[in-house]
Amino acid sequence: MKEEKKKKKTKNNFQKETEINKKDLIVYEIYVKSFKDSNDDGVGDINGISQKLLYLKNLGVNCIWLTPIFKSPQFDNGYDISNYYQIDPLFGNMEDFLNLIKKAKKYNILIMLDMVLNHTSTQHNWFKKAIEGKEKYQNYYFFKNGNSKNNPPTKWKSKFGGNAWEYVPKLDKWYLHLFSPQQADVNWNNKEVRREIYKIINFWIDNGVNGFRFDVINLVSKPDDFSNKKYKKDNYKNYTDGKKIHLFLQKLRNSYYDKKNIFTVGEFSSTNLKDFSKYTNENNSELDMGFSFFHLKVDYKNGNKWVDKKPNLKKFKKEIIKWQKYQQKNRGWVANFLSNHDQPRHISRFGDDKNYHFESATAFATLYILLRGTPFIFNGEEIGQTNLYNNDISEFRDIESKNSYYKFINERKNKEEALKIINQKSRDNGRSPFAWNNKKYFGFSKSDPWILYKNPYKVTLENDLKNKEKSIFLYYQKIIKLRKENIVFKDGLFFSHNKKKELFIYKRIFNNKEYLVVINLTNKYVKYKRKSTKIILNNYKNEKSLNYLNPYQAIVFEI
Ligand code: TEU
Repeated sequence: MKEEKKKKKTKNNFQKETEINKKDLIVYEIYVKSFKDSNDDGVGDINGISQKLLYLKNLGVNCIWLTPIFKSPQFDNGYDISNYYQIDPLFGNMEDFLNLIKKAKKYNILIMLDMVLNHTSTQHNWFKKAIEGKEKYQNYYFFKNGNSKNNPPTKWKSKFGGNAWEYVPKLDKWYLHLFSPQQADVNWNNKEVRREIYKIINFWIDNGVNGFRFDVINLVSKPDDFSNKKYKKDNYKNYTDGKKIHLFLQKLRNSYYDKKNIFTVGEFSSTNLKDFSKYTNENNSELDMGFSFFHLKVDYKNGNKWVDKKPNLKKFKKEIIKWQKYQQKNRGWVANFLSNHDQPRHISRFGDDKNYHFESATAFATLYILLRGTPFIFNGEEIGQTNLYNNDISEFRDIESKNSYYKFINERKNKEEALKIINQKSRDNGRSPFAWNNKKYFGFSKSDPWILYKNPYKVTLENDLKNKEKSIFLYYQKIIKLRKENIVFKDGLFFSHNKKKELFIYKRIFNNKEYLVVINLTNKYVKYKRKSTKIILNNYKNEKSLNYLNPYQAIVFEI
């Protein structure tokens, strides 16, 4: 009875106290390390973001998501947190952060923090105490007996390569790490751990943040007993969308139910349509929205990303449509995106960054920003930043890319072939310094950036703004405004209209208002008869023929 009452209260609060609707949000992801360096040490920082708030305001976004800024040894660029209550000195300090919040408020920009709660750094105090032999803290993680010192408890593999268990000789036990050995998985089955997590979340809410992105949050429900035979084999289903995941997320939500205006987005690794709709359905009080990755895994081969393969556009389209339709029907809410800090730049991946730089950047922006859901723009895409195109493995920084490269070399792949694949798929592609201007290091910093960007096509904000007709930034401004001010795009229904394989066509409808979004996904001219003369957005001017779409043309018609 008491439980029920509490639940009701949660729901009501969840709906009423949120003044800004999730449907109004246009989120901008900032890869903090690479956005703007204010103290010229080569690493982006919090004060750098403060300096660029006016830029973000001008772009039109109303929420920023900062990749992890907490204390961390940076094995995985902050996704290995050693203290959740402290800012890493690399990025500044608490005062800088509170200033950022204050300033952002003035610009009506909300701040979302990246919470990594599936694992901690092995330099976290909890883990250190566990290693010292304290049982209480061993129960914060998954320390298990193997069958022998060469034989881990299960055959699970780490997502960054190798086994997911690390042996600790001193304890004669293994601990679980779904990512690198420096990232130990935390035991959510343990009530004390969950309490610590609630404390962390509430600490940041009390300091004024408006929301969270929860890293790989659908991996946190793991089995209690690893000796069970069915968990022995390596199968992602052993730890993805686990048995207690919805309960855990509801409890998490309950831990801050009395606080206002908190937005949450879950990162869902290899999830499924049904669980996703439960996570993001507003009646369930779990999360506001979520990322799924199926539309991007279209250049994988049998689930393997490290292959030389062009994206399959048919599959890309099919996945987006499938997710749009299912989540619409089941009241899920998708966080739409094409790039983030783990992905190659979408202009290089799906478009043509050399010959149709403006056209393909704007076509793909039109495609995802007007879908049903909340758009997440990744820093740099609004000026068309491209992949890195490195010449040597030494130019890469990412742990996952380096592991994969050396695995290839061990498997006797030649260097060129290995480098080609790493260049195509590396997460570093999205981590290049933001190119603000044409000065040395593109105005990102005055000293050597932590990561190299040779910028083969000289993409900078300064260059982009030189030609107003072909400015990607100005196009983003326009489309963001359209998305923000139009109820049809915020709240309308989605219908796909796909007959031609080269085109992505959909409608958004709200009451009697109707828009048709038409995108040519290719670098070819494609036959297409205009359905209306009322065009509200078009990435081409002065068209010669109305019977064709130009390469990467995007048009929004009012019907
Ligand atoms: O990523 C989760 C994740 O599994 C992938 O996006 C992963 O990087 C990719 O599949 C590798 O091929 C999140 C973070 O976004 C990422 O930066 C972290 O490294 C990871 O979790 C661990 O915290």
